[in-house]
Amino acid sequence: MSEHTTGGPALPQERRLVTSIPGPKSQELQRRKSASVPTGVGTTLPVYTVAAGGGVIVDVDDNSLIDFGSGIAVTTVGNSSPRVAAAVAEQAQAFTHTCFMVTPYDAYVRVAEALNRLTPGTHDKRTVLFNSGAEAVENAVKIARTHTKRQAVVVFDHAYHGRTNLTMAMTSKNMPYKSGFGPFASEVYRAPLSYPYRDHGVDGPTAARRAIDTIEKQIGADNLAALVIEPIQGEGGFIVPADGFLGTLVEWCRANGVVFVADEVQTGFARTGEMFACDHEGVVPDLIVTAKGIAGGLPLSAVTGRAEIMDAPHVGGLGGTYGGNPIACAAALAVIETIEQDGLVDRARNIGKTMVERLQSFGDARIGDIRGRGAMIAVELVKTGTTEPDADLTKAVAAAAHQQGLVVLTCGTYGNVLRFLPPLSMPDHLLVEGLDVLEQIFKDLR
Ligand code: PLZ
Repeated sequence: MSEHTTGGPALPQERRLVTSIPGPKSQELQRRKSASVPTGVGTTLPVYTVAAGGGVIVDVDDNSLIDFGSGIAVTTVGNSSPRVAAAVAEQAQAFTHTCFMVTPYDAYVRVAEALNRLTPGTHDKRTVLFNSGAEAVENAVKIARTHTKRQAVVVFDHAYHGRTNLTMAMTSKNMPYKSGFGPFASEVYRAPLSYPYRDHGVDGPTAARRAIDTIEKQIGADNLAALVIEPIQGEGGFIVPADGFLGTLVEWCRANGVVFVADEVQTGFARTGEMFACDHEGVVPDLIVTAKGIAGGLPLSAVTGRAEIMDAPHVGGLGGTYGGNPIACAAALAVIETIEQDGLVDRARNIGKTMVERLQSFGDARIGDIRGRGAMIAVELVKTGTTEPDADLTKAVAAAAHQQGLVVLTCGTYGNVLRFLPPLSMPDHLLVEGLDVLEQIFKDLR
């Protein structure tokens, strides 16, 4: 296996533990955090970062951790990726903000052109930029509503779309995202997903017809503005729907004048071994929502879609003070260049192959399912011999990994999914070492 150094700065690419995790300096900072930041803002692993890049995160105590999280699928090209860092510095020196709605600048237009070129489909497209994934999802709904002059929005079981009022309504999981935060936005309806591991052999088209039946009975196509779906669910558990599920839904949307919106906030930008997850099945969404991996950690998101749909809102109907901030746009252009020039789509595919083969070799009966695509892989943990979710084991594995200097995240409606989202700048030796650590943990936790 070759060493992969894209985006890796001069940080030693090693797992190095010099204190227990979290170390004394991190613990002190965590005490200050508790006294200054509200309890509602949780932390998965309270080690305080001083540097990160390639495949590692270095903390204030000088521990160097292997990063299997990428800040939740954001630092796809690597943290402090050289092109991104240089583009950000250069743009910050030129100007930091004018507000694109006041006096525009070309970086915004170039990001729009790049997204129109890269997203699925060759039709005429337009792109509008925002700050966060949730904000972009909200705007996709606004655009679909003005285009269709309909109001209802359908989302799916296990969906995650954000934490704002509309996107909380669209998100399925109560804790921690919704509990106590209602009332939620109206006209949001939920349909059943294709979840191959728990669906017992229901194929994609059949699962789609089940969802369509729910939609037709409970909403009616004539009332439906948009169907919003993550092509692979992120927070919901890295659920890859059965083949043909998405395609059947797209066909039904086309036939019924419903806007098909792909939420590729987590799956976009090479993460899954294609530029976008829709590309795996040749699915062409009417609108595609992107964020996270788009700008290497700078806050940027986008809605890209068919020109005739995107142009439905009146002049001045879309915007926001910071949307398409020039520094974030400069970062996005550097990210896109890095993905294309460094072959990161292929790199994601190779990382996925390494991860899946190795996880399969664990031969562990508590791993009920190994799934995902590219560098977006998860294991669903269950009680041996059953499909009963094992959230306790999942927590224990994650905690042990953290203790040993491996950053992993959990997800899933039942809290029993361990997910792996390494930056694509992760060198092979660290990827393998992270998997070694996991294998030993599964052995130790018998
Ligand atoms: N759509 C598919 O994955 C963000 C959420 C972390 P924002 N996922 C991480 C947390 O606990 O808040 C996400 C996503 C999909 C939308 C969003 C929302 O993106 O940039 O967090 O608003």
